[in-house]
Amino acid sequence: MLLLLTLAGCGGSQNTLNPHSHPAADIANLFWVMMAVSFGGLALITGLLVFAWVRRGRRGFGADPDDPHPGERPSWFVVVGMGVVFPLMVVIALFVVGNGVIISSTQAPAASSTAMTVDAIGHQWYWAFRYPGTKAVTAGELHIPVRTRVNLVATTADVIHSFWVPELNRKVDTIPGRQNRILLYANTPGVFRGQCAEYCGLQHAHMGMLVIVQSKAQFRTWLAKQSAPAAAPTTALARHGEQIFLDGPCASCHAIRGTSARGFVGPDLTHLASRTTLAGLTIPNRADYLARWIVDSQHFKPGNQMPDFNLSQRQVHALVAYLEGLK
Ligand code: HEC
Ligand SMILES: [Cu+2]
Repeated sequence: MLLLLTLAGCGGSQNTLNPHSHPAADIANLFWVMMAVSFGGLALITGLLVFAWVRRGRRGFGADPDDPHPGERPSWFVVVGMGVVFPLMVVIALFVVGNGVIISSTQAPAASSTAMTVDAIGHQWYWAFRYPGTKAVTAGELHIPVRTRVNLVATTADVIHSFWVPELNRKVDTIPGRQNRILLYANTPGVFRGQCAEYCGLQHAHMGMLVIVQSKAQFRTWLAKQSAPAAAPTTALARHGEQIFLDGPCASCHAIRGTSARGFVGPDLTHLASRTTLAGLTIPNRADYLARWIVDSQHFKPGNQMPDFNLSQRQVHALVAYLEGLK
């Protein structure tokens, strides 16, 4: 029953055993090989135990025929052969297979072998993404083209995080002062969930991300839009919201390209309305949630680095109107 309970953790959109890339498939296969060998070992040991119990009191293989107490002395073949040589051979074989397969298929790609580079920057507690060579900056949701070798460069703005999208590849840690790389590749279009996989503080569990894999044409359109500066507000309410944003504390932590807001503590909001989720996948990107986030983000993510603000209903309304226009 307890084992069945653990099966409740299977499936979902963050499933190592549902690979969508070459490296992830190799990782899944290695898991199954190790699982099969482990179960084989378990079956062998259980079988030997049962066999020994059935034949208790009788002479074992290689036992001394003159021994007056057969069965009380171990047979050297069983002890050394099955107990030492055989497990060593199995473990060494798994080590060689595991490292041979996994290291070669998941290691950082040669720079010349990739079609594009994406920077993933870990922040307490969200992921920022940049596309070198363009002005595009986004957060929480990373877009890549399908069947394209992407060189993902993982860095951190503060502490150690770990970038992990289980259906696409292994983890890669973000170490202060260092750049670590990994291949990001997807066989099919789709949305793959990822998660910070290195405990990084209070809201570590709310540091999720989506990798949105699109057709090459869709991706090009998306990237061109993200590279453009923010849309100017069109209604009086939204213009009021922009004023509040630029004159108030918001602009000291957030950047909106095309305006004077250049903060870099929080996510770049230039095309906020094009995202489906907010705050590391913690809440959906809808007007009602956005409004509640602005006044009381601490309710959704206690301890996160955006303070609560004392804003009037009308100010919040205006801010939401402005932010919702940032398509
Ligand atoms: C002290 C810095 C700071 C200030 C001031 C600040 N924010 Fe934030 N903001 C953050 C941080 C940090 C996050 C990310 C929180 C997280 O997910 O852990 C964030 C997240 C957000 C998000 C979600 C963005 C996304 O893509 O997930 C929105 C929207 C937002 N802030 C709007 C505002 C508005 C509007 C104001 C002004 C009323 C404001 N912020 C003021 C630091 C700040
Ligand atoms: Cu983290």
